[in-house]
Amino acid sequence: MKIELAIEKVKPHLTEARFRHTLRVAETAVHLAGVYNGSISKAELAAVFHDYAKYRPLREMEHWIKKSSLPKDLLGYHSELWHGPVGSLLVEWEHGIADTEIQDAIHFHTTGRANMSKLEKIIFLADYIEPGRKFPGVEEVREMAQQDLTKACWMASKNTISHLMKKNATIYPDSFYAYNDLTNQIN
Ligand code: DGI
Ligand code: FE
Ligand code: FE
Ligand code: FE
Repeated sequence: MKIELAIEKVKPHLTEARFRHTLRVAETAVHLAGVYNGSISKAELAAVFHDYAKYRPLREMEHWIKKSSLPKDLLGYHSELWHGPVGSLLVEWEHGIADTEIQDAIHFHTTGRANMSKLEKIIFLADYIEPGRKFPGVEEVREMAQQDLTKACWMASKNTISHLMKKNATIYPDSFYAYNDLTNQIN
């Protein structure tokens, strides 16, 4: 799919602020793909669709999780974790994007997972460091993103888990698997 068409398809599904976030994630992902010799076109398309399902009604997302082969344990965790997995299905069903690499990058953009591909790392990181993000510690991650993709993902993963634990939130297993695997990769 051409990127202009993808942007047109995504826009009506997002709020204005979320749409601008999406465009910044796409710019950041394209930049990272250039730095790390990844596929620019896949990075851009995955980024444009990464939050595609963010505003679907919870009941609809719950329905797709139950009906599809997505892991059922998602339903026992915060509904914020559903839009990546559900989005990875909807891009195929609604727009014919049947590229497993792109779909996995959308699927795991919130939590990460063990053994992330380069494209998965690029989208996970771009979502975290896009210029509109103001998380504590994000500037250090932005700097590391120019040097070492895996180390920067590790920092993002660690910051997110630490932040969630301080809030007494539950942590989805893939978030821990991502952190543990990235820790092994950088050492
Ligand atoms: O969709 P975005 O806001 O651009 O960003 P995102 O998809 O990376 O994250 C959505 C939310 O999910 C964010 O508030 C952090 C949260 N999150 C990430 N990992 C976990 C999590 N929440 C819980 N409860 N558990 C996790 O493992
Ligand atoms: Fe998201
Ligand atoms: Fe994220
Ligand atoms: Fe996002």
